[in-house]
Amino acid sequence: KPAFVVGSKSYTAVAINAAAKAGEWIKSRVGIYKQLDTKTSPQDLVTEVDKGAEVMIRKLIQTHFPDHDFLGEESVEPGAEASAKAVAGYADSEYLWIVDPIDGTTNFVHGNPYFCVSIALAVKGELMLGVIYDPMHDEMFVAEKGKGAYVHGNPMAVSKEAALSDSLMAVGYNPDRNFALPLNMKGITALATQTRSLRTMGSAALQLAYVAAGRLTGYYEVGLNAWDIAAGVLLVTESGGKVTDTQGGAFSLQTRHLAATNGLIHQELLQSLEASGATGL
Ligand code: 2AM
Ligand code: CA
Ligand code: CA
Ligand code: CA
Repeated sequence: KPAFVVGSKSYTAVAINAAAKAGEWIKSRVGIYKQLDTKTSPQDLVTEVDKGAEVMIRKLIQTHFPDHDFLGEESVEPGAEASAKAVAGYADSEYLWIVDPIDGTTNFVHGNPYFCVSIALAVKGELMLGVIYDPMHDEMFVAEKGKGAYVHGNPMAVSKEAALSDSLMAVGYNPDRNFALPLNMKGITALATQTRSLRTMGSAALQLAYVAAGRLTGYYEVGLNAWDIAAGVLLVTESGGKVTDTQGGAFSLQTRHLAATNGLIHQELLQSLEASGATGL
């Protein structure tokens, strides 16, 4: 308990409150957001709601923990290289909040209800807390290191499929068409015939939350950033699943190519990605 409590305010309570408040506001802006801009490409979208939600979350967190570092997607220069550099710059942070104000902006823009707020806390690079809030389905996913993972207070566990052929897998095709898309397409092509079926929800964080909840057997994507996955990674591991990079290497905040599963199919997934040349590593 002590690790999560500062004075009367727990990190978890602050994160849940920030995710809930931002999520409610984001939900209220579906269909009536005002400003649609692009970042690195015509497919890489951002709205004033992404930026406003990040400011809201930053303020709510910094009110309680003014000395902590804060890494938010919309406060970082766009692009894979600049993003990787920004994440690396926080490698020595003692307390680092890692925030994606809307994961699934494309869905938000289209009124498709699969998007979420993702908030993680890493202490000296180690994930201690992960909160993901899906405001359209009012689902609050919470994990604390060593204490399990919960959705609205109910303990979560990963699914029990033991073979890729019995698995419901999520894959991502993020809009980086130069590096990530061709690699993800290789994985998608291979897994399409090796699994029970594939899904792509358009939110890395929510797909990790669904692996944690046992609603997906696993998830794989190349070309991610810490804010997409930090909270979700802890949800999966605290639900009994396994998370590595796409070649089986240990997860760190600098991991960009991710494999997350129920553990039982992990080796089989990694072998498939290796065989199809989809690891990105
Ligand atoms: P976002 O909605 O926060 O931008 C979908 O596969 C995932 O890709 C989402 O988590 C989405 O996050 C992310 N994404 C969107 N644009 C991206 C980009 N240019 N590079 C990498 N990931 C991106
Ligand atoms: Ca984005
Ligand atoms: Ca994201
Ligand atoms: Ca985002």
